[in-house]
Amino acid sequence: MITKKTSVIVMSFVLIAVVVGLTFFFKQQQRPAASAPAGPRNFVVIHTGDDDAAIVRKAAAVAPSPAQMDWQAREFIAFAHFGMNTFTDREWGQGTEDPKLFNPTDFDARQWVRAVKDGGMKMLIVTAKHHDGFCLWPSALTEHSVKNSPWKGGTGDVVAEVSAACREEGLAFGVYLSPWDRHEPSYGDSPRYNEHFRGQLRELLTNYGPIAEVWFDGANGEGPNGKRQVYDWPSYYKVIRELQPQAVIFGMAPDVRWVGTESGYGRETEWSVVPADVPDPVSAAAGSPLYPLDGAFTPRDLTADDLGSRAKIASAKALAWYPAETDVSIRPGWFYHAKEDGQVKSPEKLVDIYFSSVGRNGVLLLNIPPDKRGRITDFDVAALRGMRRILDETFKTDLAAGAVVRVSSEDAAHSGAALVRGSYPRPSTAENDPQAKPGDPPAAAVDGDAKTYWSPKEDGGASWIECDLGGDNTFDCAMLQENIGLGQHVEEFKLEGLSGGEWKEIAKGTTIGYKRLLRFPEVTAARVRLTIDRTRARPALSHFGLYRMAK
Ligand code: FUL
Repeated sequence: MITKKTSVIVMSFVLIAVVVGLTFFFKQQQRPAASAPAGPRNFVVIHTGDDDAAIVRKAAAVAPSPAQMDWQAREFIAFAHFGMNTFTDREWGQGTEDPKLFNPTDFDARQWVRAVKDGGMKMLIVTAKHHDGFCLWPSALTEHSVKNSPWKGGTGDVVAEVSAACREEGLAFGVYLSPWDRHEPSYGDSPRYNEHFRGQLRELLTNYGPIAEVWFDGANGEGPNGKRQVYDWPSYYKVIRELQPQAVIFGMAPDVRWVGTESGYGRETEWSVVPADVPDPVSAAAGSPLYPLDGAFTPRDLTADDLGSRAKIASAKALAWYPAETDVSIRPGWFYHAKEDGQVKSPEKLVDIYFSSVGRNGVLLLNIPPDKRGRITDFDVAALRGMRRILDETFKTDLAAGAVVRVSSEDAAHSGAALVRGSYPRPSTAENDPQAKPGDPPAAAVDGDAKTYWSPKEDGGASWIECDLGGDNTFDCAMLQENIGLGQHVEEFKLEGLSGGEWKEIAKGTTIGYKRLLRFPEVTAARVRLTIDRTRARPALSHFGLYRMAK
């Protein structure tokens, strides 16, 4: 029987439960974006109620996936365009070439890898199949491959030799596989060719060890049957995610974007967070937690000057971490042509390109095409060595290392003093951390070591870091890095030096991102100050260095 006393007790419990429940509900609603529920951090949906400030906060919270982090930390990687075109002296083959034409006389994958490593590059991507359809591995899915060439009596496999040489020397390995195939008879018969292409991907991603990058060019020309092929991109991504989840997919894919030019020069203002063009962002976010864009992404080239400013993101439906890769060839062409032996870019030009790509928040992909022997020529090797010497000498001595540091304010755990000593931490992801799983949040990808970056105490307002160099020092180059594991934040900065008792501007810029390199006329100063004038969230600087350019 329910007495009056019992019902009062029950009612009181109900009331308390409702109050606690409602308080919890409202608390949840008020939670700042930074502590939003865990989910993919390289993609965020913009809701209709989000005002400009909320969008900026959301943009600041977008961060790279573990695979994107590893890719970015490599900074400088190599391309080797090699194949049928090497022997026909063309840039684009027809697909009708006789496999017998492919016959390197002194093929040496180790020589490629040594040249790449001496140049300071951390990955080598090989053109496993270019538009002419000739396969550098003995694909079971076509006769148009090395197996029908005289090279090694038809038993050769370029992909096997290059991947093995990379593994031996500690270089990451990647594959370029052209979707456009001018030889394959099923090309243009869309479902059939898509199946063929997935099969080729499976061969490459199963038989050659770890693959760090899959390179998709968007060329989509005519098929041998005159029909236009409709590529099934999401199904290609699925094969890659399944077989090599640590790989990034370049170009016609959501991991890494083409910078928009083949000159080697990236944008002065380069945002890694850009609007994501998906028809239904909410269901994209609800899809694969690690690859939310895979099912919904419409691949296209992004070539505009401004991709990620506040004005650009204001009208976005979703935002994604989509960083830039800057591809350029060491020669005028992508493939080797003897007539271009005298046109190999000089060490100085390569250094200029490095500063304008790696130094502008991009990854530099430099193509070095092996010749008909199957070796990288002495011209290219000499240019790479010359470039490396200049870069190594320039960055050997950091004049800011050991400086006495003052800051506008500092978050106790992330001090300015640590910044000038530390360098960017190597991320720990599935690849180099046995504990990490693909899918671990980027917070685990950056070691989170308190000593490796400086953050001011508060959000908002200008913040600065000043280095007392202990007397006059002469320099003409600076390196700035943000801890991108926490997002890309800086929108405007300036560098000033104290000389003759007066602060003078040395350089200024907009974005920093993973790395910003600045060159300027020689400055002699005893104190140097970096001021962050505008930022999307509390900046987290992981490196601030001063150098003298080697001649
Ligand atoms: C382009 C291709 O058409 C060129 O031949 C080259 O492979 C370049 C890297 O990508 O789209």
